[in-house]
Amino acid sequence: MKTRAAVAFEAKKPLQIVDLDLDGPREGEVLVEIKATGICHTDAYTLSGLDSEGIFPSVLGHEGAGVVVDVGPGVTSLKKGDHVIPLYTPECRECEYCLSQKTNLCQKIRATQGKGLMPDGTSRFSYEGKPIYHYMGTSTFSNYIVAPEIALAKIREDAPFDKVCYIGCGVTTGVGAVIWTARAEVGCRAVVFGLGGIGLNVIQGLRLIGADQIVGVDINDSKKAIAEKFGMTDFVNPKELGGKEIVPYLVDLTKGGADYTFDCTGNVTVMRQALECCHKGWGQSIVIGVAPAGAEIQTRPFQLVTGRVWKGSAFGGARGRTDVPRIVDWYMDGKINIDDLITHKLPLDKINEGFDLMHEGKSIRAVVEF
Ligand code: NAD
Ligand code: AHE
Ligand code: ZN
Ligand code: ZN
Repeated sequence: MKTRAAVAFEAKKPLQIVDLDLDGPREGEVLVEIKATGICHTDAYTLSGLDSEGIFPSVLGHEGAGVVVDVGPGVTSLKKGDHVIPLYTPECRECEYCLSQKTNLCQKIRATQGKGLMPDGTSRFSYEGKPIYHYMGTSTFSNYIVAPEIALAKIREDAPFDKVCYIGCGVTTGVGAVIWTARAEVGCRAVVFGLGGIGLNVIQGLRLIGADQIVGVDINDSKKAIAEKFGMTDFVNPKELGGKEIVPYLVDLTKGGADYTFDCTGNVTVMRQALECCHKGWGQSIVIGVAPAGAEIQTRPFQLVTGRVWKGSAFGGARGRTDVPRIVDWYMDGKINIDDLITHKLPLDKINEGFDLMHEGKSIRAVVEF
């Protein structure tokens, strides 16, 4: 069949909207009609050419929602008509990682996924007879995709696609990092670096669990108002500290250091600041931001010797098929706010404008509707 898709033919070039050929689902695979997709900073990161796993030509996108159109042989948990969110972190429930109960990083199909291929080592997309690669196992910038059954979370049918697509990455990553990675507790003090599509969800996660102080740090003052709406108690623009060092400033503001800090920028200098403004003895810093290939983090080991903990979080530590339907329920029950974070809606033909808005710092989330 044909599918209309925004294709990344080359790094650093705008996406091109073309009709691709799409092969049907094979063993264990599912054909999904994507109804809506968000644009995450990670898509821009891969398009920039700085992702060591970036492959071109490919169909980017990993924040989608849609409907099952067809299932391949052996698929048992999904049927035509089911509503789903594609998962770049699948959940097979049988690999060593899934069974450990210590991580959400299912490895069942990670090797082929990282090479832009389906688990059998081939691509379902092609253009003018040549293969086009998948991305993160999701490729939600295509109207139709084929995805492994274990990489699809079944969700309730009354949830609006143009909102819950954001649960496919940003919402789950931010809220989950607080609940599942940090396991932050009532009354904690936290600092969130980067108040974009991820950081604002960290803030709403912190409000949800009852944090006492939620400090937001961003170099863009225009993020202050929306962050306050989501629960931020203090705003810091590092460029407006009149020459004061940010780390001691934040330690002072949090009365000795934060219990939890979150990097949502992908900047390794910021990651160091986030670790070092943690409370001596117990503060934990969670790295969420994705840094360019080759970048490295640094600190004095003394920071760790004296009890600060450096952790990372992928997809908020969420187990996709188990936790994503629950987060959809939280949204439908009014426990979390997604609507106010979706600042722009675009048709597929204007997807490059969504990237421009992100780079200009004008959007939180732009959502493309098919
Ligand atoms: P975004 O562009 O919406 O937001 C980034 C924010 O950081 C912006 O508000 C920007 O002004 C701010 N910022 C940039 N440099 C800063 C600095 N030096 N100090 C303070 N603030 C600064 O991006 P996003 O979609 O929120 O993604 C944020 C990061 O999270 C990206 O690196 C993305 O790749 C990563 N990410 C990781 C995961 C994961 O599972 N680990 C999931 C999604 C996104
Ligand atoms: N391919 C990159 C790594 C990118 C990365 O860290 N991705 C996050 C999700 S970002 C979503 O917006 C992730 O889940 N990582 C775990 C994994 O297995 O990829 C690189 O640097 O090579
Ligand atoms: Zn993402
Ligand atoms: Zn697994």
